[in-house]
Amino acid sequence: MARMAEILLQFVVLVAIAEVATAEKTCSICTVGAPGGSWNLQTNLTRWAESNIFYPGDIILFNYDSSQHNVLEVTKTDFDSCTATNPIAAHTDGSGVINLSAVGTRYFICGFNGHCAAGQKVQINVFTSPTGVSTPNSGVVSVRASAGLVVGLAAILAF
Ligand SMILES: *[C@@H]1O[C@H](CO)[C@@H](O)[C@H](O)[C@H]1NC(C)=O
Ligand SMILES: *[C@@H]1O[C@H](CO)[C@@H](O)[C@H](O)[C@H]1NC(C)=O
Ligand SMILES: [Cu+2]
Repeated sequence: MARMAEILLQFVVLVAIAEVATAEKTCSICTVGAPGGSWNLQTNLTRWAESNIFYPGDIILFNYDSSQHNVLEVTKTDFDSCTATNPIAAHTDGSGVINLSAVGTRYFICGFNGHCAAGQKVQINVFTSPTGVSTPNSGVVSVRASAGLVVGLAAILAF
Protein backbone atom coordinates (compact mmCIF):
# COMPACT_ATOMS: atom_id res chain seq x y z
CA MET A 1 0.00 0.00 0.00
CA ALA A 2 2.68 2.50 1.05
CA ARG A 3 4.88 1.21 -1.76
CA MET A 4 2.03 1.77 -4.20
CA ALA A 5 1.52 5.34 -3.00
CA GLU A 6 5.24 5.97 -3.33
CA ILE A 7 5.33 4.73 -6.92
CA LEU A 8 2.27 6.81 -7.78
CA LEU A 9 3.74 9.91 -6.21
CA GLN A 10 7.04 9.45 -8.03
CA PHE A 11 5.16 9.07 -11.29
CA VAL A 12 3.21 12.29 -10.65
CA VAL A 13 6.45 14.10 -9.84
CA LEU A 14 8.16 12.81 -13.00
CA VAL A 15 5.22 13.95 -15.12
CA ALA A 16 5.30 17.37 -13.45
CA ILE A 17 9.03 17.71 -14.12
CA ALA A 18 8.61 16.62 -17.75
CA GLU A 19 5.88 19.21 -18.23
CA VAL A 20 7.86 22.00 -16.65
CA ALA A 21 10.96 21.10 -18.62
CA THR A 22 9.21 21.36 -21.99
CA ALA A 23 7.00 24.38 -21.30
CA GLU A 24 8.12 27.96 -21.47
CA LYS A 25 6.42 31.13 -20.47
CA THR A 26 5.88 32.69 -23.87
CA CYS A 27 2.80 34.86 -23.41
CA SER A 28 0.46 36.46 -20.90
CA ILE A 29 -2.13 37.33 -23.53
CA CYS A 30 -1.97 34.17 -25.57
CA THR A 31 -3.63 33.72 -28.96
CA VAL A 32 -4.58 30.07 -29.31
CA GLY A 33 -2.40 28.38 -31.95
CA ALA A 34 -0.12 31.37 -32.47
CA PRO A 35 2.38 31.92 -33.90
CA GLY A 36 2.00 29.94 -37.06
CA GLY A 37 -1.37 28.42 -36.27
CA SER A 38 -4.87 29.22 -35.12
CA TRP A 39 -8.08 27.70 -33.77
CA ASN A 40 -8.58 25.40 -36.76
CA LEU A 41 -8.18 21.84 -37.96
CA GLN A 42 -4.60 22.28 -39.17
CA THR A 43 -2.93 23.40 -35.95
CA ASN A 44 -1.60 20.88 -33.44
CA LEU A 45 -3.29 22.51 -30.46
CA THR A 46 -1.87 20.02 -27.98
CA ARG A 47 1.63 21.03 -29.02
CA TRP A 48 0.67 24.70 -28.80
CA ALA A 49 -0.65 24.27 -25.24
CA GLU A 50 2.42 22.26 -24.18
CA SER A 51 4.77 24.90 -25.55
CA ASN A 52 3.33 27.49 -23.20
CA ILE A 53 2.96 27.70 -19.45
CA PHE A 54 -0.13 29.37 -18.06
CA TYR A 55 -0.60 31.15 -14.76
CA PRO A 56 -3.70 32.67 -13.13
CA GLY A 57 -4.58 35.98 -14.75
CA ASP A 58 -3.26 34.99 -18.19
CA ILE A 59 -5.71 35.58 -21.01
CA ILE A 60 -6.20 33.28 -23.97
CA LEU A 61 -7.74 34.63 -27.17
CA PHE A 62 -9.54 32.54 -29.76
CA ASN A 63 -9.72 33.90 -33.32
CA TYR A 64 -11.57 31.89 -35.97
CA ASP A 65 -13.97 32.04 -38.90
CA SER A 66 -17.37 31.81 -37.20
CA SER A 67 -18.87 30.05 -40.23
CA GLN A 68 -16.30 27.26 -39.79
CA HIS A 69 -15.67 26.99 -36.05
CA ASN A 70 -16.81 27.91 -32.58
CA VAL A 71 -15.40 27.58 -29.08
CA LEU A 72 -17.15 25.57 -26.40
CA GLU A 73 -15.78 25.34 -22.90
CA VAL A 74 -16.68 21.92 -21.58
CA THR A 75 -16.12 19.51 -18.71
CA LYS A 76 -13.28 16.99 -18.83
CA THR A 77 -15.80 14.22 -19.55
CA ASP A 78 -17.24 16.13 -22.53
CA PHE A 79 -13.72 17.05 -23.66
CA ASP A 80 -12.66 13.41 -23.65
CA SER A 81 -15.79 12.25 -25.51
CA CYS A 82 -16.08 15.35 -27.77
CA THR A 83 -19.60 16.02 -26.54
CA ALA A 84 -20.78 19.46 -27.71
CA THR A 85 -24.35 19.45 -26.35
CA ASN A 86 -23.64 20.53 -22.80
CA PRO A 87 -21.14 23.41 -22.83
CA ILE A 88 -20.21 25.44 -19.76
CA ALA A 89 -19.81 28.45 -22.09
CA ALA A 90 -20.15 28.98 -25.83
CA HIS A 91 -18.34 31.52 -28.03
CA THR A 92 -19.66 31.64 -31.58
CA ASP A 93 -18.92 35.13 -32.92
CA GLY A 94 -15.39 34.59 -34.26
CA SER A 95 -13.67 35.49 -31.02
CA GLY A 96 -13.40 34.34 -27.44
CA VAL A 97 -11.56 36.00 -24.60
CA ILE A 98 -10.91 33.64 -21.72
CA ASN A 99 -9.51 34.78 -18.41
CA LEU A 100 -7.57 31.91 -16.85
CA SER A 101 -8.48 33.35 -13.49
CA ALA A 102 -7.59 30.39 -11.30
CA VAL A 103 -5.27 27.40 -11.00
CA GLY A 104 -6.76 24.31 -12.60
CA THR A 105 -7.51 22.79 -15.97
CA ARG A 106 -9.84 24.29 -18.58
CA TYR A 107 -11.18 22.36 -21.56
CA PHE A 108 -12.20 23.77 -24.95
CA ILE A 109 -13.53 22.05 -28.07
CA CYS A 110 -14.93 23.13 -31.43
CA GLY A 111 -18.62 22.25 -31.65
CA PHE A 112 -18.74 21.89 -35.43
CA ASN A 113 -19.44 18.37 -36.60
CA GLY A 114 -16.37 16.16 -36.39
CA HIS A 115 -13.92 18.94 -35.59
CA CYS A 116 -13.21 17.94 -32.00
CA ALA A 117 -12.73 14.31 -33.00
CA ALA A 118 -10.31 15.53 -35.69
CA GLY A 119 -8.24 17.25 -33.00
CA GLN A 120 -9.73 20.74 -32.66
CA LYS A 121 -9.66 20.67 -28.89
CA VAL A 122 -7.31 22.05 -26.28
CA GLN A 123 -6.71 21.49 -22.60
CA ILE A 124 -5.19 24.41 -20.69
CA ASN A 125 -3.35 23.65 -17.46
CA VAL A 126 -3.14 26.74 -15.26
CA PHE A 127 -0.26 26.45 -12.78
CA THR A 128 0.27 28.17 -9.46
CA SER A 129 2.14 31.35 -10.14
CA PRO A 130 5.62 31.15 -8.54
CA THR A 131 5.27 34.64 -7.10
CA GLY A 132 1.54 34.70 -6.49
CA VAL A 133 0.98 37.07 -9.39
CA SER A 134 1.22 36.57 -13.13
CA THR A 135 4.84 37.13 -14.15
CA PRO A 136 5.40 36.54 -17.85
CA ASN A 137 8.82 35.16 -18.84
CA SER A 138 10.11 34.72 -15.30
CA GLY A 139 8.29 31.70 -13.92
CA VAL A 140 10.02 28.62 -15.24
CA VAL A 141 13.01 28.50 -12.90
CA SER A 142 10.87 28.97 -9.81
CA VAL A 143 8.47 26.25 -10.94
CA ARG A 144 11.47 23.94 -11.35
CA ALA A 145 12.47 24.76 -7.80
CA SER A 146 9.05 23.83 -6.46
CA ALA A 147 9.13 20.61 -8.48
CA GLY A 148 12.40 19.91 -6.64
CA LEU A 149 10.61 20.41 -3.33
CA VAL A 150 8.01 17.86 -4.36
CA VAL A 151 10.81 15.38 -5.16
CA GLY A 152 12.22 16.00 -1.70
CA LEU A 153 8.82 15.42 -0.14
CA ALA A 154 8.42 12.20 -2.10
CA ALA A 155 11.80 11.03 -0.83
CA ILE A 156 10.81 11.77 2.76
CA LEU A 157 7.50 9.96 2.39
CA ALA A 158 9.32 6.94 0.97
CA PHE A 159 10.92 6.33 4.39
C1 LIG B 1 0.65 16.93 -31.69
O1 LIG B 1 1.69 17.23 -30.81
C2 LIG B 1 1.80 16.30 -29.74
C3 LIG B 1 2.80 16.85 -28.74
O2 LIG B 1 3.97 17.27 -29.37
C4 LIG B 1 2.19 14.95 -30.31
O3 LIG B 1 2.31 14.01 -29.28
C5 LIG B 1 1.11 14.51 -31.29
O4 LIG B 1 1.50 13.31 -31.92
C6 LIG B 1 0.86 15.57 -32.35
N1 LIG B 1 -0.31 15.19 -33.11
C7 LIG B 1 -0.30 15.13 -34.43
C8 LIG B 1 -1.60 14.76 -35.07
O5 LIG B 1 0.69 15.38 -35.10
C1 LIG C 1 -8.97 37.85 -14.65
O1 LIG C 1 -9.46 37.29 -13.44
C2 LIG C 1 -8.77 37.71 -12.28
C3 LIG C 1 -9.32 36.92 -11.12
O2 LIG C 1 -10.71 36.93 -11.09
C4 LIG C 1 -8.94 39.21 -12.14
O3 LIG C 1 -8.24 39.66 -11.00
C5 LIG C 1 -8.39 39.91 -13.38
O4 LIG C 1 -8.61 41.29 -13.30
C6 LIG C 1 -9.06 39.36 -14.62
N1 LIG C 1 -8.41 39.93 -15.78
C7 LIG C 1 -9.09 40.52 -16.76
C8 LIG C 1 -8.28 41.05 -17.89
O5 LIG C 1 -10.32 40.60 -16.76
CU1 LIG D 1 -14.01 23.77 -35.88
